[in-house]
Amino acid sequence: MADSFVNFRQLSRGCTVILVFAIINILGCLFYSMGYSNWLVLNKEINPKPGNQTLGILNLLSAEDMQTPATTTLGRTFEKCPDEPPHLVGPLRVELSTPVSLDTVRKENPHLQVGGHYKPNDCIALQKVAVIIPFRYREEHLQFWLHYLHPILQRQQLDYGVYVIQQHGENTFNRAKLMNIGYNEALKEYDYDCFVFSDVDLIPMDDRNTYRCFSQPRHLSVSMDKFGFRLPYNQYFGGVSSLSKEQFLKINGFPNNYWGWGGEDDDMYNRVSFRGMSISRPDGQVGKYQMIRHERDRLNQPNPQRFDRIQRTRQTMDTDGINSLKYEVVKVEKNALFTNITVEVGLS
Ligand code: UDH
Ligand code: MN
Repeated sequence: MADSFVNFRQLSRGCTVILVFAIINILGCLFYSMGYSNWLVLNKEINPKPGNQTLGILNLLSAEDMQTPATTTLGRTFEKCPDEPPHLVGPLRVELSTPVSLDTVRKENPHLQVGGHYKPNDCIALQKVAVIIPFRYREEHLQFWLHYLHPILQRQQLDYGVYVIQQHGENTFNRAKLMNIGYNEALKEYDYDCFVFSDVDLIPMDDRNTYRCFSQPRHLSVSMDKFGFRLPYNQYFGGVSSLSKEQFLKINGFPNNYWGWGGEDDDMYNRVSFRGMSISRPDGQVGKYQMIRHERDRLNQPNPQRFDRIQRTRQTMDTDGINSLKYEVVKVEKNALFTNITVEVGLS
């Protein structure tokens, strides 16, 4: 009797050990998949679209699936990618306190092609998108941008390339002219049909904010932390925007003569509205952004002429824009994560 009691106790202890081991294993798997899909939905107040609502194991696994190489057969024809990319996760957690090295970002994105290009390997992307970033002396911001954006853009199933347009020298910064140069240079490389213009310090907080073009010019960065997650004013068109090639040409691109900080985004708003178009925007939840905190740049002081210039868009837009763009390319570098184009933009 005593013997069988002991045996029974040993047996039940054994079972408990196995059970605990199994639970640890399941938890381990969960954490592992979370690590892979990184910055996942933690913010429960935002409801993902139907179909993406549960953030269960299935969603985590499907995000991970993207990392596996294509099992394509030669001659296989692909379908167009779906309107709603299936691997989106919704709201994202953005963590900006620990810098990330480019080496880490490279390892995180094994499927990128040189120059920071990507296209889905199992379907035909709906749009060919050039992402243009105006840049000078913001290396740390660029590292965060690449770390966060590459995985998002891949989940969005875009055929995309990242172009960092770096202003050469120490003259006053000209953000808008760099955007025009990015448009021009990207088109020399590939038949892009859509252009996303993004500040280097803006990180989207929801991957349903698709970096593509719409039937009207799109303003993507509608609720930034810097403005208390609200649109600062209705005509605001700064930060991140997208225009199809057709929309861009219709407004003659960006103005080239806004030197220093401010006004060029309002000029763009004017251009869009003077050509009879409107601005499309995601809702305030999907359009959430975090701006990496920074001081004003030494060579990008507020432009005192900006108020006068934005009063004159109607008169200037036909002669100042992509049709009057002049610059010199200093250097083109194909990095693993982006194409860097250093340019001489001239003096104000
Ligand atoms: N940019 C650079 N280098 C520069 C200046 C600008 O790369 O020297 C690019 C960069 O992509 C940046 C964008 O131009 O994100 C727009 O410039 P910004 O970030 O300075 O514009 P923002 O409206 O700045 O964010 C407002 C100045 C905030 C000062 C706040 C001081 N507390
Ligand atoms: Mn900024």
